[in-house]
Amino acid sequence: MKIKTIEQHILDQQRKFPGASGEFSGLLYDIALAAKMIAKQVNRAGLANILGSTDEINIQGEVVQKMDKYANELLINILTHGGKVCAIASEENENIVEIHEDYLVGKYAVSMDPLDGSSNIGANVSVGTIFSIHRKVGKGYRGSEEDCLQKGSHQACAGYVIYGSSTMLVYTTGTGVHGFTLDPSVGEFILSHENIHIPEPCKIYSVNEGNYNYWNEGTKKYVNYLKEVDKASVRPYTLRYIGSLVSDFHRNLLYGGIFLYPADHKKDLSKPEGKLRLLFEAAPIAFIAEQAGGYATTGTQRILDIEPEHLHQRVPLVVGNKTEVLRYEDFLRRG
Ligand code: P6P
Repeated sequence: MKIKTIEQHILDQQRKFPGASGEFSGLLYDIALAAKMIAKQVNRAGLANILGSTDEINIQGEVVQKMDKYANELLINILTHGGKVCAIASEENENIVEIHEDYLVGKYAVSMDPLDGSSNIGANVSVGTIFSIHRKVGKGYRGSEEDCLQKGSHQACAGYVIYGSSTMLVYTTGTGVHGFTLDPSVGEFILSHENIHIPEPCKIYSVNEGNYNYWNEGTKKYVNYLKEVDKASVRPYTLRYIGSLVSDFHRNLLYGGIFLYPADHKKDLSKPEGKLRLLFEAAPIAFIAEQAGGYATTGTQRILDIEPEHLHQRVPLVVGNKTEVLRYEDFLRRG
């Protein structure tokens, strides 16, 4: 297989759009650079005193891990100075991050979860960065919330970085899903998974069964169906759940699986709209899944069709093999 770096791949993609200014390619370079720098820190988090939590609580009401803060500040620093971005929406920031007046305002809006699953870092579990890129739609020179509050189907690009046994960057611009593995010895992302497609049949299901008692009936019946030998479309599924969205999704993307984070009514811990955020997690993951032949739904609505109402909007997320995700929707319809 020809060795192709992510930079070469991005340029090849850019050549397909003769009018392309190179601004989008430059933005992807910036994200790849940030990924390399975050990978370096994540891979030594246990050694540096960067492990553990700050004394801050973020907009989600979650304790901010030191690595969250590092990743968020690094990405904001690189993206706001790069001249390709008009606004950034981050899971760690209540409001959008605007571009300082001393810097060029670009034509892309970035929504991101800088370090998803970071509560797992202390246990050396894989974590990830998730990003979603929209074209600026606002009329003003500067960016605004409007540029981030766009439907998932309007994304120009979506991707994630998984900091695991190796560091991989997986992204789509709407012409397939491509994965690049970081070669730390040369600091380059090398194309390792071209045109990823979710394999059939679906063999894995990923869900936090600790919430079982608090799901709606359709969800309970669907998960029970997956366990019934004589009914499940393949041998009983394997349950794999890491509790780190990027890790769970990445494994299911490569091996074939369905991931569920449904709404639950867990008394004072209830998540009536699910736990995952539309802009920073569900929409980018859904774009990648659909480009890989899969599908993503809330259970009643295609994720990519949702008109966002506010930056930190949560949605139930069921994503993976299209056959299984559509089957889940059917179970929900029947209740
Ligand atoms: P639970 C990590 O905190 C996260 O946001 C996702 O990465 C992950 O899929 C989910 O929450 C896990 O949530 O409630 O199962 O621990």
